[in-house]
Amino acid sequence: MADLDAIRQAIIKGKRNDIVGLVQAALDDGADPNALINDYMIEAMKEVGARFEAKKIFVPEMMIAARTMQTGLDVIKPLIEADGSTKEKLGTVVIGTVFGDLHDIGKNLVVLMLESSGFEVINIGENVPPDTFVEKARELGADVVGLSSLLTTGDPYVKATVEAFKQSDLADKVKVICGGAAVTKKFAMETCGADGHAADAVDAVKAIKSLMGLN
Ligand code: B1M
Repeated sequence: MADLDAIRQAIIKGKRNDIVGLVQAALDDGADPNALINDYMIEAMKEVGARFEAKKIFVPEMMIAARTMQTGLDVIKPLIEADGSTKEKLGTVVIGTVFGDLHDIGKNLVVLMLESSGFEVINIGENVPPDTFVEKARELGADVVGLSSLLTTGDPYVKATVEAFKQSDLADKVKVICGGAAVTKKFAMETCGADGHAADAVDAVKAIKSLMGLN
């Protein structure tokens, strides 16, 4: 039986050379891809964050852990993607990380879950200024725009991006949903006036379907 805790430890310790073999062995043993991500890999990143906060590790270690996480996710990704490739597209979602924020792992997981659930998703990257969100949403015909924010210093940009949509010609056409560790439901919906909030990638699929009247 594959050692699932070794996956968690490999991410925390940034053992990028080991992660592919460990994840592949777990999958070969029949581990559920979503459980691997949620119960071991995301948990590992939470521990990395806690160690960073406690000053036990610093930015370089956090970066190596993130690369190890990403390498492990790349092994799992094709299995999850395969689920959505044949479905009819439910709608178009444009998603990015807000201005000033370079974190992309959580956003990329949201992209993966939305794609595997049948959405067309255009990932416009990180450090995205408010006006760029609006321009891209218009250009790409978005039904929903997703903002990801991991830094509390990003709060003003979440608010500015939601406001940029409200003041644009897309105000009544495009729904805006916010997520990421820095964004609470109260902040997103009451302070910023966003249409929706999601706590994680699975919740993002549910919330976007609900905003589009699909469930
Ligand atoms: Co950064 N970082 N980081 N970091 N980093 C955090 C976020 C932090 C909480 C760590 C800590 O102190 N405990 C802290 C923020 C504190 C705060 O603002 N309150 C922090 C800091 C301070 C910083 C720097 C400022 C450090 C520095 O330079 N001194 C710096 C900022 C750089 C910048 O962005 N301008 C920085 C840099 C980095 C790295 C580059 C080293 C690396 C990112 C690499 C990368 O993304 N490619 C990094 C990492 C890895 C982290 C932690 C450890 C892990 C983030 C992660 O990938 N988690 C993080 C600690 C933590 O989160 N506990 C931390 C796994 C991922 C799957 O979860 O991203 O939360 P998450 O996504 C979830 C949900 O949030 C949600 O679904 C996802 C899946 O479940 N979600 C959405 C996300 N987006 C969504 C959008 C939606 C819906 C749901 O709808 C649209």
